Amino acid sequence: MEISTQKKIAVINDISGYGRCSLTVAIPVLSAMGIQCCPVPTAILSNHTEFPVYFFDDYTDKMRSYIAKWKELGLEFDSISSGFLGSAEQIEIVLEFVEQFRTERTLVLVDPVMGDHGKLYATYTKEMCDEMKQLVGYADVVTPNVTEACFLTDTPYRDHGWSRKELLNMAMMLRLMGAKSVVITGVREGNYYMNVVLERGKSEAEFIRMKSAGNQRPGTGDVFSSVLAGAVLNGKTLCAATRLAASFVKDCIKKSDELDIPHSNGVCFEMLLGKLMKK
Ligand code: PXL
Repeated sequence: MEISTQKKIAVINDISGYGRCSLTVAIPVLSAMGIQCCPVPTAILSNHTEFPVYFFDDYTDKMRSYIAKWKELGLEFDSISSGFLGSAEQIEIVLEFVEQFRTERTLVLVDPVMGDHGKLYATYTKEMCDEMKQLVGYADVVTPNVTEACFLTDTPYRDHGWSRKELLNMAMMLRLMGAKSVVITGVREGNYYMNVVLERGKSEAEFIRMKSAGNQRPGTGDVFSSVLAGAVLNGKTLCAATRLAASFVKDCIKKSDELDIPHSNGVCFEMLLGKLMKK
């Protein structure tokens, strides 16, 4: 076995050439945080699916052979994270990956990338929703936005006006589905965005609020989950990691608005990566 003090994470996610999301976010963010990021590609897209057109090449048929070589090489990871998945079978493949590579120390992070603003993404089917409910049960930490939390728990979606009790209930439901800890992201509360953190074994949630610096953009969920993963792997508590991720996303949104970056281009996190660098 290799001996290394540097943390290593397997990131199962797509590569979208344009628009700043998934692997084009995860790799630079986790690298800046001193973590070795090892991608398992789920699909290759010309750009993310919130653009009016996109090229989409599903990688489902290749993934098992790709992963088999990692097993043959005896590779080990401190963490496994999953993001955008392109087919129901792919969700099955992630389940298999977790079963094959998980040890007692592995941190499994599932970002159930399914939709936003109350709607599922164009590529997301009902069958995928059902599979995702299974995958959530394997997570040490699950990080849905409000839309995703609603789809996963069969709760009617609302853009705003959530009470803390309702949010705690939704987080509890996700825990009943098997997730150990839950972070519900980007809940609108007046001029604030709130994140609901329900940690393993706790019966009360922490509500972490951040004053809004502008509108959410495509890819902000990927920036959030990547920073959160990096921070937890670097030893922060889930609440501290959530605070760092939320404040980094806020800074990115502010910078992107200042620079007039078109909404569809996501957030220009690149100029702010220095804030995440491990000293
Ligand atoms: O940011 C989430 C995401 C990831 N991957 C692809 C997407 C989206 C959101 O639109 O289209 C391909």
